[in-house]
Amino acid sequence: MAPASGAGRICTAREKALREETDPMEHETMQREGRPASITRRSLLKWTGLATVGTAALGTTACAGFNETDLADTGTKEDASTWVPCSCWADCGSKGFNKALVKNGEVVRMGTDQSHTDTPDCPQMRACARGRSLRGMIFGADRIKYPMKRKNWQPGGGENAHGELRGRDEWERISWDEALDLIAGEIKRVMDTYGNEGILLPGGVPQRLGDFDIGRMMYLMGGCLEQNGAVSSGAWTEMAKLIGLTEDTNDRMDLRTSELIVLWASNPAWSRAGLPTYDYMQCKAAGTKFISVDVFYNPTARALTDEFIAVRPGTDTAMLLGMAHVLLTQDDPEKNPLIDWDFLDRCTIGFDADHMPAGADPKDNFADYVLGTYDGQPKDPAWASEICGAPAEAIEKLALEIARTERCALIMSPAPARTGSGAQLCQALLSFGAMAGIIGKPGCCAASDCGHAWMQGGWKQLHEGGTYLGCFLKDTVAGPEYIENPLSYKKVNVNQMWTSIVNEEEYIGVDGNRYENPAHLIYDRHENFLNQGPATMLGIEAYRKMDTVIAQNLVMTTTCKYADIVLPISSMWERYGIFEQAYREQLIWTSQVVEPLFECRSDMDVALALADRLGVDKEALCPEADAQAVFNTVAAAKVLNEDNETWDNLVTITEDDLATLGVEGTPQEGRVPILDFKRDGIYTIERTPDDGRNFVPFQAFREDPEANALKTESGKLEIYCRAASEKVHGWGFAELDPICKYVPPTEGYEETFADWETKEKGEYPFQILSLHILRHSHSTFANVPNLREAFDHPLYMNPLDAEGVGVQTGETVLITSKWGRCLRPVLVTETMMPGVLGMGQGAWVEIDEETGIDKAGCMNVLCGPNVTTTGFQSWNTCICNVEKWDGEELVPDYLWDAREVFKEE
Ligand SMILES: Nc1nc2c(c(=O)[nH]1)N[C@H]1C(S)=C(S)[C@@H](COP(=O)(O)OP(=O)(O)OC[C@H]3O[C@@H](n4cnc5c(=O)[nH]c(N)nc54)[C@H](O)[C@@H]3O)O[C@H]1N2
Ligand SMILES: Nc1nc2c(c(=O)[nH]1)N[C@H]1C(S)=C(S)[C@@H](COP(=O)(O)OP(=O)(O)OC[C@H]3O[C@@H](n4cnc5c(=O)[nH]c(N)nc54)[C@H](O)[C@@H]3O)O[C@H]1N2
Ligand code: SF4
Ligand SMILES: [Mo]
Repeated sequence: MAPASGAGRICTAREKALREETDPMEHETMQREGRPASITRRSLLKWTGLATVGTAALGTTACAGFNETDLADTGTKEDASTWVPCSCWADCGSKGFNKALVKNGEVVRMGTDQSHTDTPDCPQMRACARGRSLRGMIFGADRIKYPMKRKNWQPGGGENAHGELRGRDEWERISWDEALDLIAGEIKRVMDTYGNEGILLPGGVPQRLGDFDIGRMMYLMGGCLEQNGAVSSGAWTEMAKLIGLTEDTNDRMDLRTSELIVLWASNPAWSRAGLPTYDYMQCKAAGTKFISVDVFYNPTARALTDEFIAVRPGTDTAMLLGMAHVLLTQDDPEKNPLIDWDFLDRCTIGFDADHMPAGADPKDNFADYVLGTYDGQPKDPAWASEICGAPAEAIEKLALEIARTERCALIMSPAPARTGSGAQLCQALLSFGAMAGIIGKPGCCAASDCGHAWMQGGWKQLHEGGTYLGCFLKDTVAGPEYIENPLSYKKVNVNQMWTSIVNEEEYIGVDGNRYENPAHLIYDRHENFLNQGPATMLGIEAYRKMDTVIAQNLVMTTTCKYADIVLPISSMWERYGIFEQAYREQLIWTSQVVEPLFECRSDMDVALALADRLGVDKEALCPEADAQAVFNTVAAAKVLNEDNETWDNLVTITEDDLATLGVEGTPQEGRVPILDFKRDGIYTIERTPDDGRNFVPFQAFREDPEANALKTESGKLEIYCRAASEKVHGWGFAELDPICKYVPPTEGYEETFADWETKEKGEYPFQILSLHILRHSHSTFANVPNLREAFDHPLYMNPLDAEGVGVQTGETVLITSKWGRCLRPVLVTETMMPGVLGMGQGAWVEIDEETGIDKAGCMNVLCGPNVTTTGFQSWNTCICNVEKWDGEELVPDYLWDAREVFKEE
């Protein structure tokens, strides 16, 4: 198969050494511009804004684990400069450690983890290409510098708002006081006129910084309308709690003992950039065989796997049912043992008629559904193959291989759970995994990897505390009181957020009741959901219907572009810093790098200034200053001792330290002096393969299910889950069977046909897949020209399809879905399954106002508000058509001007 050009590869040691010699941006600017001895902040801004050409092929994934010297980090050459541990706070699926070399108040170079010798057991926490390009975002030309107001907008709603001009009006600079007065006035007016629900806060994916500012202020005012149903984990978010299979894989050391790892819909080389891929490489070195099941012969599959099976998006449930059929029909406990009857019997309910919960019809069991006992349709490999596209023989072979391998881990990303059949898929993984006996044993698992490597696999056993401040506040050991939104039962589903406004329809709240959407003011912060939520074109219409839209961000994102008032927010480099967990074994404390740029302020400062104007209790809003809040979590963090029983404090604290840090606290003994930790920024818990910390989810449960009952209704893993069925029914979006059945999803494969029987294709003959590409973390970094150039953003298309459409690599196509149209250059590659197209998600939508076509390739222009059974977004896939574009030539986006912001006088 032809490799996808320019796409993320696993880099070689030499490439890595070359790359790390100089940071891409610095290398580039030095070559082109010639670096003055000392640069000013302003000239740096100019450079990063202009620096676009000549950086191709610079970065791939974060590549941990090579033991060469990082030439950028000698420290001795740069007199009077300091390395500062600095945040990369992207929601990126991994976690790198970044350091900034600060000289005369300017960041002149980027560095990464050098805190200990790099070994496979204790790899360094290297930053990826995006972290190393942070300067491109923080000092970039489209950094928002001042509060701004849209010229034709006036407060008070109605015609004076000129909502129709959102996204195409001019900006004028205003003062902070003017901005805050306008915002406070509008919040009050909208609340008084339409109730608290008149204020809509999109988002719903907790960002690193959490809802500890504007959101909390709204909660203290009696609540506001928030968004629901949009999370990384798709259907897992609800289904995991109901069926009992949590999103957790085994410890990385344990996985090295696996004979076979099946990576199902998993591309860590792109979406867990850094250590997870490196860990899989250690497994491979230890002799593990890898098989990939994916739509896309992705870079991880190319680097790691011995076999690849292609399946269509959203059809994995059919494939797993086909595999279950193989085991059921071929199992013979004596001669050909394939099914773990003991585990099914002791630890699950609903597998067969003898293991049904009280009150359930015995006929509704899983085994009889798979065999087709009552519906006459065996879910055999041939049946599955027609739906999922994988050959029947491959389905059978995979099922047998998994069942016959003593130590087999089946690891799935949450991607297939973010499709229309996501809820069923969670149960399919559980049902097949339980049958094959791969749950709760060393070297084995049937698990979703949860999308975030830094949260995965038993880290709680190694350290406590150290989660990021704010968003996971409920979990942190020390921190201000967590406050709920008093109106949280009324949250609006992400799929109905725009339709309920544009079509003036009722939406279904979290409690299952129907509500009108009275939103008249949208307040965007910490997210870019107009871009990242489904149906961006509908979203733009909804924005244009508002009285007022406020957006606060560092950079001029899509939400900012369509807003009325835009506030400049300081980056984490301009704030006190945070204490957070990285990967499983590292704890990171980042520090302030530079003074706030221009007129930027932190979100909390904005909230406090608004609280003044709105009469909100500032003490309740912000009980602790940053330094104290961070100190509290650092002081409370604990690390497991070698005995695997007792815990040490992470840091030692003296009275002098308290005075130096300017915080209140109690002296304590710990592993490292607190000021050393603050200076170095990183603490690594050493690991060895035999350190007795090889966490295996469900191991205790498998051994004694009664003593370790799960939190499900039955206390067991629920192959038949009455609670899921009832809960979904109560939500009112759709129905869900208590056992996993294949149900064709909205905008799935079946809908690409006008006639399923004759296989005549319909108006939207292709499925399209959204990918988490290396270029950005969602829409974060999507404006950085260097990254745009280093990582391409094409439409991936199989040669057969390209021939049908009549296009070649490099030519531009128009992609049309039910929801919008966008342009992309094509990359013809056998790595994408025929009939399926692939495109990265996260590009900042750029609508041509004349044609209504998006030139940036924003996935959510194509993805519609297709609600899944559990009320989640099915944004991993939808259906579309493609044709060759004969219009104006598409200029590569790394040559585009920075998004228009108010220019400095
Ligand atoms: N570079 C980068 N990394 C990221 C992010 C990012 O934006 N950029 N975002 C982070 C976040 S918040 C999240 S939630 C995670 C998401 O991480 P993932 O869910 O792992 O990412 P995806 O790229 O959507 O999908 C992973 C693989 O699943 C395949 N796939 C998609 N749908 C299906 C399907 O229906 N069936 C099968 N069999 N395969 C399928 C894709 O082809 C891809 O190879 O990524 C994190 N990491
Ligand atoms: N079609 C499609 N859509 C998807 C996905 C997909 O696979 N396909 N993936 C989905 C997933 S898994 C996720 S997690 C979401 C993520 O979607 P979002 O939650 O919208 O994440 P980002 O695009 O990273 O946007 C975060 C924004 O917060 C800003 N920001 C960062 N720090 C601060 C701060 O301190 N203050 C303020 N005010 N702003 C800050 C950043 O500049 C950035 O603009 O996207 C989802 N959207
Ligand atoms: S994007 Fe993720 S892996 Fe890359 S430097 Fe930032 S936190 Fe680290
Ligand atoms: Mo996510």
